[in-house]
Amino acid sequence: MGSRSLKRDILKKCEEFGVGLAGFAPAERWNNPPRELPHKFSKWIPEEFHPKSIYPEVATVIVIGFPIQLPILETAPSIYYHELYKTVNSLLDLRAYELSIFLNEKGYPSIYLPRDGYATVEVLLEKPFAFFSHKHAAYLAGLGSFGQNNLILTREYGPRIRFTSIFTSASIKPDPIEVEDLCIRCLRCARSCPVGAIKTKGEFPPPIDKKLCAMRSADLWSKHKSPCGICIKVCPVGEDRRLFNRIDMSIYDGEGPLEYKRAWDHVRRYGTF
Ligand code: B12
Ligand code: SF4
Ligand code: SF4
Repeated sequence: MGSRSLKRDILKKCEEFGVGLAGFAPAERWNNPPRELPHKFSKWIPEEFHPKSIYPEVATVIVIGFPIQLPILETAPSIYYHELYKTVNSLLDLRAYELSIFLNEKGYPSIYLPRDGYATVEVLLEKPFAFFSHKHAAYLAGLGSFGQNNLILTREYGPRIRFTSIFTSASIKPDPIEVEDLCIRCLRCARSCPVGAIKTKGEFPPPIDKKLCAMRSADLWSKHKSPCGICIKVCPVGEDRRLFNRIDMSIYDGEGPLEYKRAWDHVRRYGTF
């Protein structure tokens, strides 16, 4: 089967599955990062984290993303966002697995990756890395650029999208790199972080203080209302703001219609400690 028609079939499956965004990156992009990438990194990802080090047969990394619905995220920390997070995580794992099986049935050895890849937040407090980074995969598949919050911002959903990847031996036409730096450096993410984990100075994208963020996550987890998610809630980037009529950012500064705050407070009062 030709690379173009295989790509078409995969994208059709993604559409059936309700995938928000999908992108294709040749595995070589990890070894030779394309020159048109919008950021310069002082350190690139160590080689043992590259797709070929994990699955030597891989030719293409397919990245899929499911969006986080903004009005639900606005209630965070809450049971509502906690449940949405679980739903999106299950969908990512399930659909990535199904896509890998679809490719296997077509004769292309392929494997899926879990959307996260850690057992508990306590593990992250010791070692805040997974064996493969979906942020870098999404970046190299042209889905977006890094933001001040060290997350991938997309045109469609800003940082409000979660990713996972599929490693396939099929060579598929790559997607172009997102060459624009989508972060407008408003620093809302850094100012809103309750533990000050996001840096405002130095290199870009700045490494966040993973320990501070993971400790907050562990605290919220013990109350059944993790993850935190504030730095993705307040980011002004993303077309989803238009859909949900959330262009006016002052609603997060305690201004604007009271009805939003009332709704968030109501949700937060139930279902958790
Ligand atoms: C560990 C982890 C965390 C930890 C640590 C945070 C962090 N920034 O790494 C904690 C619990 C704190 C966390 C919090 C959050 N996370 Co998180 N997290 C992950 C996870 C599981 C692994 C990240 C990782 O290991 N990256 C690997 C390395 C390569 O990336 P890096 O640290 O940026 O490395 C760079 C440099 O440090 C340098 N480097 C220098 N020395 C070294 C040494 C080593 C050993 C390595 C590996 C690299 C390295 O190399 C890289 C060059 O850029 C991923 C899922 C996944 N498997 O990808 C989700 C993920 C990154 N998280 C995500 C999200 C959304 C969040 C939260 C918003 C929580 C939430 N869900 O609401 C917050 C946001 C925090 C923030 N602003 O970054 C999403 C991001 C989606 C997006 N749009 O970008 C991901 C991809 C999950 C998913 N499946 O979608 N997370
Ligand atoms: S998830 Fe919360 S604690 Fe972590 S960096 Fe974002 S705002 Fe800060
Ligand atoms: S909130 Fe502002 S500074 Fe932070 S990632 Fe979004 S655009 Fe960039």
